[in-house]
Amino acid sequence: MFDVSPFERSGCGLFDSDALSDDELDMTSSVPRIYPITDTAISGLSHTEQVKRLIDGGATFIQLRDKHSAPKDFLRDAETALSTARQNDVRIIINDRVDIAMAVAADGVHLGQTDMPVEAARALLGPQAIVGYSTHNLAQAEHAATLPADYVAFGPIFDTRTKRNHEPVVGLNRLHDVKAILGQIPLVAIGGITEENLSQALDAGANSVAVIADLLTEPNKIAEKLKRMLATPRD
Ligand code: TZP
Ligand code: MG
Repeated sequence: MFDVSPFERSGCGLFDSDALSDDELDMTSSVPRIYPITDTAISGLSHTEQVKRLIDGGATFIQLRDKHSAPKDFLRDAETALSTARQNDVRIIINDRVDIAMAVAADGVHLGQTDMPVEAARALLGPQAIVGYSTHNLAQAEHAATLPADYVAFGPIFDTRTKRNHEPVVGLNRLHDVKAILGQIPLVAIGGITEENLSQALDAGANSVAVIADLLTEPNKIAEKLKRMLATPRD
């Protein structure tokens, strides 16, 4: 249906930078072990202010997620967040809204099961854009492995109050199975990830962990918290 022929999966070798050319390295090396996601309700802060504090804490790749704002307000905030991110060589991914990602020239989008299909987003955004995709069970992960996505998120790993009406909790053990399905495609664990349990998720097969509430609940400690998370050793 969509012409995605220019696309070459950039996820291969994402966490193995030795294997990448300079161009590929430029695009992919910034997907970090800790993947912060903004939330204006939890933090009480604009996306821009959260991005500033996350950058102070060492973030290199941040998703802007907004389930409440009017599109025009999200767009305006995303624009200033992007300009802060650009000055710091930080990547910005927009949740759900391919149109807003295009309008602000973000680095990519993160899509869920009911959002615009990954192939359609890829066709609109082009081969250089980063496209992430959420999955919640093994069948969805199997399908995701066939799509032109740069990384696949899987969860909720633990219970979470951040996502309303979330899918059933999948547990840590499923991460091994999902990693086996995805092969070289980077796997991001999401849902209830904290400073205390993030190393368990990484050890269970995730390449990266996405975090919302544990990073943002104390807005004055966002940078401090992220620094500690980035310094957390593997178990
Ligand atoms: N998708 C699955 S769980 C979740 C999303 C967006 C919410 C994760 O938030 P938190 O606060 O890190 O549990
Ligand atoms: Mg979505």
